[in-house]
Amino acid sequence: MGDERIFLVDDDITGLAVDAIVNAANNSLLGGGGVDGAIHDAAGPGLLAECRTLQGCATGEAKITGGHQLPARYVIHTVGPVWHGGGKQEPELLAACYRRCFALVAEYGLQTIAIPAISTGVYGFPKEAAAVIAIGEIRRALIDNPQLLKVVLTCFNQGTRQAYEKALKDKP
Ligand code: AR6
Repeated sequence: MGDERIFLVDDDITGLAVDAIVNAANNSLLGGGGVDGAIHDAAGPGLLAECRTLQGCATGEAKITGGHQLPARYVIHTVGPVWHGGGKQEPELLAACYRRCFALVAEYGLQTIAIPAISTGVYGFPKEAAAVIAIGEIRRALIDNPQLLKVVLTCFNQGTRQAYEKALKDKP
């Protein structure tokens, strides 16, 4: 089933030496607060310069750059939905973020990836619902990507860890 390839850690994602880390970005791809700000701070100005060439990113889509000064080789920037109550396609758009990220994982043949809890900070997506979507898409990706050895989910706060643990208990 692949759950043995899913790891929960409480670490700052910017320190992780994986093939790619995922950034919970905004449509401009030019930086912001939260994990986005932390990634740009740690990666240095080369990341922003590369992002400027990408002409932004639509919600539910993903774009890849180099990792610059990060230990990670690549950054996959995805733009999660802002939570407006659930009636504006937020669950579908969040699932699309994960699917687009894993399409890049397949295209680049990546073996290890770390992902923050996309949309659950500034964008306000409820943590438990987001975790169910994330785990569902990750399980699917692990079946489709036998080369993918490790999916690290950074929890960063207790509520996020609990939400992932609960979602992982539910069998697919
Ligand atoms: N490492 C891992 N996770 C982190 C880190 C970190 N260094 N910092 C925060 N988190 P958020 P969003 C967690 O707000 O909701 C930005 O301004 C955080 O606790 O970073 O998708 C962008 O530019 C939460 O669990 O992303 C956008 O404008 C998770 O990362 C907007 O925020 C996501 O929280 C995107 O909002």
